[in-house]
Amino acid sequence: MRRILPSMHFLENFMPIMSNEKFAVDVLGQAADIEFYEAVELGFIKDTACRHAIRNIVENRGWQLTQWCSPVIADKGLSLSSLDPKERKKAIACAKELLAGIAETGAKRCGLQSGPDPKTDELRVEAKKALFESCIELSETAKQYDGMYLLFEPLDRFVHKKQLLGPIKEVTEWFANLKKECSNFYIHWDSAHEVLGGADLKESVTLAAPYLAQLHICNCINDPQHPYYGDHHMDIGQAPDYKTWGYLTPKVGSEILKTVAAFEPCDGVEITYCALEVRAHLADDLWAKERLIRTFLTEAFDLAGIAHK
Ligand SMILES: [Mn+2]
Repeated sequence: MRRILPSMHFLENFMPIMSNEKFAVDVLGQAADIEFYEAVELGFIKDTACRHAIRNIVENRGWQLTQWCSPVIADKGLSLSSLDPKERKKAIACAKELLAGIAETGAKRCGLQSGPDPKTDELRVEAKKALFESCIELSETAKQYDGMYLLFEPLDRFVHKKQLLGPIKEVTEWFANLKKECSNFYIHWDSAHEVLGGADLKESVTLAAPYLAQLHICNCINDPQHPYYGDHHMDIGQAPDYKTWGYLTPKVGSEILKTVAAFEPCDGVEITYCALEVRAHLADDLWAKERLIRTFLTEAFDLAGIAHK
């Protein structure tokens, strides 16, 4: 059996305030008073004083902190799987800088993504080799920071994010070899990316299980004709039925949790944290969103018969 506990995806839940780091740190301090979440997820934090303040909050609360560095690398137009050696070198240097920054914040998990899909099978083989080399270098760097793990979140290849990693079967085959060289790499699985990739959720998460350190449950619509088609970190519905245009309900979430809980523990991972990923937008009532997320997660854990404490 695997132990699963809820994580707060602060970055998405409080997205509209994240660019004001000082303000966000104050809100994070208030969020730490909520008893429900046992881990927290943030983006990269630039300001040194804010990093130290977050470190205090996280350590006092006993939270495991994940920081998502993937958007920073992608926003710079860089890719860890680039076939251009110069660009790949820049991406590695960027990731190393980000690692140093998140270590200051007290993070133990660094979230990464591969890079854009190069669109042909031949180039995909080459890009996966390039990514492998990048990972070996980053794995060595991460060892400098006590307890730091690196995470790959597989995204969709053909719908929205259009990344090399990618279809879960390919990811896990590639990952099996990576894991032999880099024990500090893990998979972060996300249900929305799997739905968009046309995967069966249970099969997909079972393939990821040997490397699965944490996960996101996330709503989406996999109908190309629908205006919401894609990976938009879509809203969940309201109690009691939580119905939306998307596929996600607490019952679907509970099936994912049950599947993960039934796996044998993953080497080096004591607790598997699961967040409900819902993006907030400017002028939303962010605390109302947080309460809804918490209510939904509580119901999913309860339906699965899994204690969330
Ligand atoms: Mn996600």
